[in-house]
Amino acid sequence: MSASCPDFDTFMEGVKKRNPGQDEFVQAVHEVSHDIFDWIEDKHEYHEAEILRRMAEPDRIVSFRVCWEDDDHNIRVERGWRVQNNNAIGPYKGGLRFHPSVTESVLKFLAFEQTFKNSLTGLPMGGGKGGSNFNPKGKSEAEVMRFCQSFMTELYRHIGTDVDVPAGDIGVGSREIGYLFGQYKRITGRWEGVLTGKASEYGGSAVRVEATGYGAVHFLQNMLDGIDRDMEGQKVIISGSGNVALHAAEKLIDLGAKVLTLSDSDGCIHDPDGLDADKLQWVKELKLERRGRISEYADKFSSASFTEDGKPWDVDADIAMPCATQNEIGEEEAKSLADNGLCALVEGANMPTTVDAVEILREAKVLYAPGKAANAGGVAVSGLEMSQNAERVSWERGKLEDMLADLMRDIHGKCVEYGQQDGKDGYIDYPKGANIAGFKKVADAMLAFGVV
Ligand code: NDP
Ligand code: 2IT
Repeated sequence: MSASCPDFDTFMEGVKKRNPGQDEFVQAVHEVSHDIFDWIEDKHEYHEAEILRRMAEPDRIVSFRVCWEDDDHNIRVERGWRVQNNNAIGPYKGGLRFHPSVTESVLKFLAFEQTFKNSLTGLPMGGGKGGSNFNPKGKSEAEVMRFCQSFMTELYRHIGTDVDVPAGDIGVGSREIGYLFGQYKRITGRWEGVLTGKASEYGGSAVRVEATGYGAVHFLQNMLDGIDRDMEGQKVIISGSGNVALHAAEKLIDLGAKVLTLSDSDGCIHDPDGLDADKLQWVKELKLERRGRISEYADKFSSASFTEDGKPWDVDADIAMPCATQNEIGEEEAKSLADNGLCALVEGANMPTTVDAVEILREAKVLYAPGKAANAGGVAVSGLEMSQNAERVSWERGKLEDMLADLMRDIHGKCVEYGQQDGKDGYIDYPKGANIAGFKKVADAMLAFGVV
């Protein structure tokens, strides 16, 4: 049989045609396929089996109506989705996002990325993602609870411990996971580890809350070790002020780095003195408990300023960590970062950097860690939560911290193995390494299954 081997541009034309108006999904497929095409050029088995084309077509997408009643007794109607992208190496696994910007395209890109990320962890997890355009901001506790219950009343029939195991993402933290889990248990009558990111009282794993942010800093530490550069004193600019951003900041401060910025959808704070553990504790209470706005930081600490609609990317720094959302860093921001002599950009968020911006960083030899590698610590500890639930045990915090550090070292090692560039002064192409290593495991499993 002759291998059908389209060139990259023809392949992408097909992806665009089949997914009209789904820019985020097309962007994610472009970013991965670009690297994979080079690598599989002489590997005919992948072409013959149309592996990449099959990976870029979700196994299924469930879309549903979510009705709920607000506190003023108005009937509200939102959309819910679960995108089950690929379960070649394990049950579908990936978070739920509640945010007004959620569309099918956003969830398809996230589920596609998750497939490669979960493969990189080395744990048996396929890729999925779900969520709703529901906006939890400004809603009462009772409204959030009613929404979560209504969402789960449809979702429960599509998930299961060996089928699909959702978790949190933007707008879904331990409060929402509690309401979702309570409703699953109520409908099915079963206690099982069908969601991760649960609180410790009912099966949640130690270190899951911190794992994404801490893991991204472990990844950064491994990158810096590779170029003999100390973490101590590094100036870091962070976007976002949610779960990932604040736990990245916590680990950075712990390791002696200087965190200069945080942001939310209203704007950005810049504290030239840097955050310390006390200031960070104040922000955690503000954002994670009081659900306040980051602008309040500048009212509380006189060393800081707040810029409405501002972003951190023009602040002079050694390290940038985008930890808010997709496409935060475009060409202009990447140029400004490169011109300021940035050493490394580590993605806590999923796809925060556009394709053109990545090219600018690559050319400027900025070390660039893509989200699917750098933020994989969260889903990795979710995988460990699944194992603990299946065994009906709870491991100690210290053991999980060590396991997280080891997992991130392994992921870094895979990126180096496949991302080493001959004749390029030792510059590691981390996205290429992550894409190839993530692809290979899933692709080989799919080859073993034949045409299914
Ligand atoms: P949170 O909801 O806890 O925090 C999100 C933060 O990003 C908030 O500060 C929010 O601001 C800001 N933000 C969200 N959307 C926008 C937007 N459109 N424009 C500007 N700011 C925005 O989410 P997480 O910290 O959990 O997630 C952050 C990123 O990390 C996402 O890309 C997510 O996919 C990724 N991620 C999360 C993992 C996890 O375990 N939670 C694992 C791996 C990746 P505001 O308060 O104004 O809404
Ligand atoms: O993007 C991600 O990896 C997550 N939101 C975490 C997914 C999970 O299942 O823990």
